[in-house]
Amino acid sequence: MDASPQEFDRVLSSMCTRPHPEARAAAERFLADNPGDPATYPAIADLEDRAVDTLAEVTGLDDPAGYVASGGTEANIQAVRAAREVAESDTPNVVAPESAHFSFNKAADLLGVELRLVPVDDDYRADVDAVGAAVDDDTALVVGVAGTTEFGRVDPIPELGLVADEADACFHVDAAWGGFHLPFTDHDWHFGHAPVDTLTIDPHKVGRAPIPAGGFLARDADTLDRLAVETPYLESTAQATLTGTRSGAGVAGAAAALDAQWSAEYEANHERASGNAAYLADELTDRGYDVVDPELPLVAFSLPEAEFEAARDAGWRLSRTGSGEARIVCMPHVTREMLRTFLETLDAARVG
Ligand code: 0PR
Repeated sequence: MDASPQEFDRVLSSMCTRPHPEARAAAERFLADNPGDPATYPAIADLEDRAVDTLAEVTGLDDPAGYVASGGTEANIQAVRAAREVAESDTPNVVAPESAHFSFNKAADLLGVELRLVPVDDDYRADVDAVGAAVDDDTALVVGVAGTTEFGRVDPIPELGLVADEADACFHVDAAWGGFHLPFTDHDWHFGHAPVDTLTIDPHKVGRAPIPAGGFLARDADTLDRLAVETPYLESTAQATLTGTRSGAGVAGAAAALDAQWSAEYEANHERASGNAAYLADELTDRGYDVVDPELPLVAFSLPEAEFEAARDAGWRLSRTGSGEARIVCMPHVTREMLRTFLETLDAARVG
């Protein structure tokens, strides 16, 4: 069979995108290097340190420890694991808004912790009072999302951090998707100003690194060390990552993507994507669709089934939220021209 990779010119709902050309080239050079064994593969280990340093700058965390994970799922699992390690409870729980990514369900299942999902407010953000009411002495971790998967919402991070602090629980921020937008927004907080224990920020989403490249950051080396197991027969004698052999391509790609784009290109992407999201939201509103006002560049809107199907038939890759809205993620490959053509598809479907 002659298979070809997916073209991106009609992909609207995915959080993946075309990798940056320099990241693609770097990935290819390190296909056989294993960052899981840094003593044997020191060059890729250096690139990983460099990637973590840049992710620290992006997130404003002061000298965190971390690594390039396989993706946001692994990073979120590791956050739950790190919190469970220090929890005093035999029956620990994790409190998260119901907007949290489904990777937390996997984490809870794997690690035997209870996941308490708390309803969000009317604007799809974590409800701080409801989170406060759900925590108790057994709470190991409170989760805030900075850029939700379905609506692109940013939770009230400092307030959630306080709830975690008062409950003596760890605090995790999932910025897997939103992390490369937040530094350029005027949110009244920056990651570094909240008491964050662990954080997810994925280079293989808005960072334009080739897959696989997630980002897991921990406040300090001790937090990361809690995850380490001994690896006595390797040249490197401990390993904190979830997977063993890891992708040198993913790590080298992430390091190169960050080098090439932080910060000017990421800022330009943020401006372009936000402009496109605002344009799309306006155009859809003018046409009478119900639009969820975008916070970060992700537009969710009500779309009748016939038009949804017509768009899919025209080759647009489009998905719906759990509550039925169509959602368009303004990723780096999504241009104004693409959105204009998409609107033409909808216009034709409404007339037809
Ligand atoms: N945290 C958040 C906020 C996410 O949005 C995602 C993935 C994750 C964690 C997990 O990341 P990994 O998938 O890297 O483990 N969000 C996307 C989603 O569920 C993942 C995705 C990407 C799905 C591209 C489809 C697709 O085409 O929609």
